[in-house]
Amino acid sequence: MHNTKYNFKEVISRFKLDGKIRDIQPCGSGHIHDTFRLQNTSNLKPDYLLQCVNHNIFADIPALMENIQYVTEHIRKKLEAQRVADKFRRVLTLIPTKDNKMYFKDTEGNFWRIYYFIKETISYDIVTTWQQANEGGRAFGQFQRWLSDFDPGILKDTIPDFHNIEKRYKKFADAIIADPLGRVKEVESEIEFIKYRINIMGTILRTGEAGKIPLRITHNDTKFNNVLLDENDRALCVIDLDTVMPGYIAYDYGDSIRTIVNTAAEDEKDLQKIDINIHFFKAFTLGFIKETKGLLTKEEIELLPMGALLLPYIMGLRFLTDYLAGDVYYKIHSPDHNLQRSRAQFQLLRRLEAVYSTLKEIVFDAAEKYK
Ligand code: ADP
Ligand code: GN1
Ligand code: MG
Repeated sequence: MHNTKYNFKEVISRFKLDGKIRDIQPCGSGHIHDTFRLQNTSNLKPDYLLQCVNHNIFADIPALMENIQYVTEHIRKKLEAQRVADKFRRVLTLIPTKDNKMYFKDTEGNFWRIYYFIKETISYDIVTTWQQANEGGRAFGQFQRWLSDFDPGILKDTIPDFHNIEKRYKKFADAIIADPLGRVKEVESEIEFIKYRINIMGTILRTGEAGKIPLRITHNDTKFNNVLLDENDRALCVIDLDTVMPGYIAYDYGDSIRTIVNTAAEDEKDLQKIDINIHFFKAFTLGFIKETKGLLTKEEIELLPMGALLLPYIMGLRFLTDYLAGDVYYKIHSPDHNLQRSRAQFQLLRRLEAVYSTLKEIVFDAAEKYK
């Protein structure tokens, strides 16, 4: 149970766990936290999901944990009202510490939390079937609907200006000036690519600032591997709730599309492999719009296709900014990983731009269908 980095025995002893833990394994492919599955000695007792929460990225972990508590309780009430049987599999459940807190801070300053591990589920980095894409749309659409009556004043911004493209661009421009590792010279064409599109990419932000679309409680990290699917590929639970805070709906839609339509991995090195699966675009869109029927305004629907362009753009920009800054934010698995991720996102954007009018048609047809 020991690893060189963490004292698991000490951490685990602080939480109210049922049964005895026999094994600890790293889990998932997230870029932010260190995540582990805790396996119980007995199959009749729960397994747990242990996370060391990245406190370099999230500055106020107590506030973040409070947000998660509010959001999960709100959703659980909805599930109870609908008499859903498996309410501990349909929403994350935090496990308290022995002194009834939702996280434990160790002597090194690491913050730890534990959820029930939701067994017999899969999170996919790449979509391979129409059903998976459609279930992704249903899951994030339903998530949006469940939170549509949530008091927006309650949640704190865990990362301010998270999808604000003007602020992200400013950080990128600052990283170019600072250029601590002398990497700017390698990425001249990516810089041009970004500059060429910056004005159009501000459309959603400007529309929001003009008060023409509502600020909602959104998930803000809706990549497909943040949904757990069951053994029949039915969406079960939306996870990774650290960035649930006010945002525009087109951001959530666009971040899912970014991961769902891509025929290759988010960080694919061979750009030839990156293409759009338009059937998956349609499948996700139908699921998402069906679940948010009656909720979205005409202006919001009109901006969904723009969200599908913005999110690969903003991710490419963020990966490139991190590359220039010396890889200080995302976990990387090779020295040029952030550069590779950035190039892959820009290639995806090129592919999306090439079929933009088709994307708009699909969105408008789906909105018409579920009017
Ligand atoms: P990160 O922010 O680093 O992406 P996540 O909260 O998304 O961290 O968790 C990483 C991975 O762990 C997920 O993609 C998923 O595979 C798995 N996971 C997270 N929470 C659970 C859970 N409660 N039950 C089962 N698997 C989970
Ligand atoms: C991070 O935590 P994870 O891996 O689901 C990032 C998202 C990016 C994503 C890119 C808090 O998400 O914003 O879209 O990587 N999360 C944070 O894969 O920055
Ligand atoms: Mg995640």
